[in-house]
This record gives sequence, structure tokens and C-alpha cells, in this order.
Amino acid sequence: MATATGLGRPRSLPALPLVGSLLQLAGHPQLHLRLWRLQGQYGSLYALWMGSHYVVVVNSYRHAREVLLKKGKDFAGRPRTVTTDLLSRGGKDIAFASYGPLWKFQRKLVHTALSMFGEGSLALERIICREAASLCETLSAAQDTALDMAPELTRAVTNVVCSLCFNSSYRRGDPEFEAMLEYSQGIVDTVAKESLVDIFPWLQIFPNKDLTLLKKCLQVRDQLLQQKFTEHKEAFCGDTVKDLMDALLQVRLSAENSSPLEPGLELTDDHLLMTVGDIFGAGVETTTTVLKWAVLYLLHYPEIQRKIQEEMDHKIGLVRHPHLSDRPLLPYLEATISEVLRIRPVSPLLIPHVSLADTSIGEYSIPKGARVIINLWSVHHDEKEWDKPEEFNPGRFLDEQGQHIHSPSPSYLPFGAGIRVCLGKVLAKMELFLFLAWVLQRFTLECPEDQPLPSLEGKFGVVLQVQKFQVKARLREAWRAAS
Ligand code: HEM
Ligand code: PLO
Repeated sequence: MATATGLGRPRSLPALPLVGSLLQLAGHPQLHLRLWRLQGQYGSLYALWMGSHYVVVVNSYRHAREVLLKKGKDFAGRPRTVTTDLLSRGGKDIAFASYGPLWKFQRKLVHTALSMFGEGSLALERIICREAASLCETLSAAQDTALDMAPELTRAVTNVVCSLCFNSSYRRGDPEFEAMLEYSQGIVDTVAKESLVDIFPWLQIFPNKDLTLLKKCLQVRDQLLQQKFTEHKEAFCGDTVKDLMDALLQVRLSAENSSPLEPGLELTDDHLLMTVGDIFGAGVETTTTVLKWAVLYLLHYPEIQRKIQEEMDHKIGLVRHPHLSDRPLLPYLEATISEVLRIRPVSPLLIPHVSLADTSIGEYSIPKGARVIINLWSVHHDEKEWDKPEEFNPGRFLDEQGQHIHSPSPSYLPFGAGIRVCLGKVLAKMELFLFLAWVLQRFTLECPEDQPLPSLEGKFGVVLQVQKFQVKARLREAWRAAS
């Protein structure tokens, strides 16, 4: 089809009235894999219809770069869907809000607050190390028994984000933490997975199990957030800023005092609440998921685990614990983290983008309002860019001497890129490094003898989830001897 720009539209999957191309997608719960495989028939850039929504699927780095970087502003929108509207109270957060002056202001605020409290600050390193020490204690206590590490990893990561956002943390078995684990799982299971209710919003008038669960979980989350927010508002005096919540309150106060904002541009309580909800939700679910993938891959590749430990013994030894400043000393650990983020991207389809103007990708015309899905799975498994992409091989991220980390292909975007790039990249990398370094310095992680190696297949959703598995954490002989 020729368009106003003279360019043709991308080739489209067949589409029926009302349902669109759903017949081609139905029965494939792993949407990222289905969209990856459809390239064989339709090429790396193709279109489809989800109900009445025109969707463009990008599977190559060349086109992803155009969408995210070269024409970032053209594609900075987000779709509104039933589930993300519920999660973010109609897009009052950052991740699911469309592009606009208020979103820009919110994003900048959080960026500043994060750099003030987190990135580069010794205080944050201290918090992460405190949680890493507590995680190691738990592993020590459970030594040699099969353990589901997921709740322990989640508590460690949650406490980092909790300290950052609310200057508080949870102890083991805290009922509020257990409630949080449960509601968060419910949200991850039901939100933003291109489910039917998001494609056909009118379906929400019918009883729907997923939607009922989401609403119930959001009620619990909102109550928790509201309680923290009220406590902070009551205690806030404007002088001392203890955490991100205080920082947001302070910036709002000074914005109100200096110049009255245009109507519609003010940060309401809902905006602050949803913003903290994003940082909290993203902060916990993403980093925990990567840690679980990393542990799972180490069970499958004991020789890689051994190599990380040898590097650590050699460069750090067993008398002191690892610091952030050790990152350049441990390239093999860094390369392993990079490889985990490549082979199992946390967010395999990013968050869908929306074109804000008539524009183009490559030689194709894209109309305003199109949803653009960047298939990061395809970008990270592209055989033209990666040697044996299915293979877990940290060495691909190292130079010939194995001393420095580098990417052999630009086709690597675990945190996205451009205007909508992840806000927590620096924080996440600090946590991944420190948690893994602490644990591997002391323990060898093994699959319990009586169990098969757990599956490496992910479960598609708003994050690429790991299936439940158990681990035996064995205290290393070298560590035992040294201490
Ligand atoms: C967005 C990855 C950790 C906060 C994103 C996106 C990706 C991503 C792929 C979507 C980019 C797009 O749509 O183009 C990751 C990975 C993480 C991680 C792999 C961990 C290893 C975090 C953490 C935080 C965070 C710790 C919070 C402190 C956000 C926010 C957005 C976002 C607020 C939305 C940005 C926007 O729409 O403007 N992240 N993330 N992320 N991330 Fe992360
Ligand atoms: C995770 C469950 C929480 O209860 C709510 C939440 C908020 C922000 C979301 C996050 C969930 C999942 C991962 C997301 C994040 C915003 C950015 C991040 C989507 C749903 C990524 C990876 O893009």
C-alpha cells in the first residue's frame, strides 16, 4: 500500500475484521518467541492487528535503533490499556504514561532523586552490602538443604529499594513483606501481557478472573503505598530529605512555591504515589528476576561459576568482602551478568511504544498512533549479530586477554535506549554485581542431588519470569578455611 510519504507499509499478517491477526497469535503464550519466529515468513519488520490496533513488530537492531534513538521522539508514546491504566491510575506514573511535559518533569525528578540518593553514593553501597550480608546469613543457616532462593533474593532487593524510597526495610517473615510478595506476583501475572482485555477493552464488562485478581492485588499495593506516603507527608518538614519519597515531596513544594504551574501540569498525590509505585515495582521485579536467571544459569554451568570464584579468589581474596570499586577487577563476573541480560532479557518486548506522528522505519511508512513492539528477544538472538546466540557464553563479552568487558555486537539493549531508556540501569547494575559477588565469594550453588536441572525456559509476561526451582548453597572450603 502506498502512503502520503510515498513509502509502503510493512508487510502485514492476515487480519480478520474485529479480531485482527489474533488467530496467528492465539495458542502461543510465549509471545516474544512467536513474534521472533514469524520473521521467517514476514521478514524482520512486519505489522499485525491486535483487534483494532495496528501494531508494528521490530526484530532487528537496525530498526530498533531508528525507533529508540534516531527517531526517539516520534516513538516516545505509550499505549493506554485497561490493565496498565488500573496499575498507574490512568498513566500517572512514568513507565506507562504517554509522552508529555508532565511525564518529562516526573522522569527528570526521579532521575535527580536517584542520583542524589543512590548512584555513586556510598550510602547505597552500604545498604546493598548490608542486605548481601543478611542474604549470606540466611544461606548459611539453610546450608546443604534444598532452598527456594526466590523469596530471599526478593527480600534483599526489596530492602534496597525500600531503604531508597522509604528509609525502611523488612525482616524475615514480616507479614507486610509476605503480603507484598503475594500482591506483586498477582500483578506480574496479570498486567500488560497483551491479554485479551487489553486488546478488546469492552471485555472488561464481563467477569474476568485475571482482572479481578489484578484489582485485588492493586488494592493491597495501594494501601501499602498510601500508608508510607501519609507517614512521609506528616513527618515532612522540608529541611531534611531522608529518601526518595521526601525528595519528591520537596521538589513538589519548591515547584509550587517558585512559580504556579499551569493547570494540568501539577504533580498530584496520585502522580507521586504512582511514581514511587513504579520505582518500587520495577526496582524489585526486574533485579530479582535477573538474579534468579543468573543463579539458574550458574547451576547449569558449574565451570562458569568456578571461573568467577577463581577470579574473585585471585583479585579480592577471602579476607574482605567485595566493593563496588572492585568491578574493574572482576571482568568475568561482569561478563556473566551481561550474558544473562542478553540471553534472557527481563523485558523481552520492552514496553510497547506508540508513534506520535506519521513517520517511518527503514523503507516503511508508519502512521501516527501505531503501536511499536521492539522484540528484544530477536535483537539478542540474531544469528547475524551473535555467534551461536543460544549458547550461554560470558566469554563473548570479553576482549582477547579476558581483561576488559566489551560487546561484540551493538545488537544489545537490555535496558532499552533513548528517551524511554530504563531509569534504574545504574542502580540495577550495582545490585547485580554486589549480590552475586558476595554470594559467590562464600558459596557454591548447586542443584540438589535428587532433583533434575531446572528448566531454562522463561514464562512470558511484563517480565520474563523464571520457573520455581531449588538450590543447595554449599559454604566453600576456601571460605571456611579462611574464616
Ligand atoms: C523501563 C529494563 C531495573 C525503572 C525499562 C525498560 C527496560 C528496562 C527494557 C523499557 C524501555 C522501553 O520501553 O523502551 C530493566 C532491566 C533492569 C531494570 C533489565 C534490571 C536489570 C530497573 C530498576 C528501576 C527501573 C532497578 C528503578 C529504580 C524503570 C522505569 C522505566 C523502566 C521507571 C520506565 C521508563 C520510561 O518509560 O520512561 N527498564 N530495568 N528499572 N525501568 Fe527498568
Ligand atoms: C511489577 C509488579 C509491581 O507490583 C508493579 C510494577 C510496576 C512497574 C513495572 C513492573 C511492575 C514490571 C517491570 C516494569 C515496571 C516499569 C518498567 C519495568 C514494566 C508491573 C520494565 C522492565 O520495563
